[in-house]
Amino acid sequence: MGNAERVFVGLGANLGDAQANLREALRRLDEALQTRVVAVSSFYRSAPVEAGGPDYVNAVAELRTQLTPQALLAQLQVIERHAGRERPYHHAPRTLDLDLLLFGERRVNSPGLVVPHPRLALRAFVLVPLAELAPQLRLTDGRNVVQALAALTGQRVDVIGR
Ligand code: PH2
Ligand code: MG
Ligand code: MG
Repeated sequence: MGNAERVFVGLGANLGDAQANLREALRRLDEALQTRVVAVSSFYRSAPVEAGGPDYVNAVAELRTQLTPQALLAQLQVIERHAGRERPYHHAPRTLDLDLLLFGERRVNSPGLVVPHPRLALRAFVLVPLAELAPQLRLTDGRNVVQALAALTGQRVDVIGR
């Protein structure tokens, strides 16, 4: 895919068969128009951060896409809805959450989409899987993924496998 951007998407779920929901989402992402999944981290079990409910399953996928950030976001939302995602309240338990973490070097600041994801560097459930795929990737504050992860403590994230 010429001119394709290097994109990272965070996957999370803590309702239903969370691992199956993530697998189905990865398949649908790879089938999305002008989009390929080129790498997937291990799956992790993590304690909810700023949220209640069951433990989450989290992972990160690396994509190549020729879609715009807004068009990719729309695709992510279609896949979330297909998984039966409901939004009863902020940070409610969910069957599937797909977050656009990084979109090449681009910065987006619109009401419905902020990229890079503003809480990326604070969340071990994002940084641990991201470190598998891109440990040296530089974040907006100048630190790389491994350095940002080393600054976090007390967030439980355990590898499950693939
Ligand atoms: N997502 C949230 C809030 N808290 N905690 C974990 N462990 N994993 C998540 O994916 C997660 C969370 C909001 O999207
Ligand atoms: Mg999220
Ligand atoms: Mg989300």
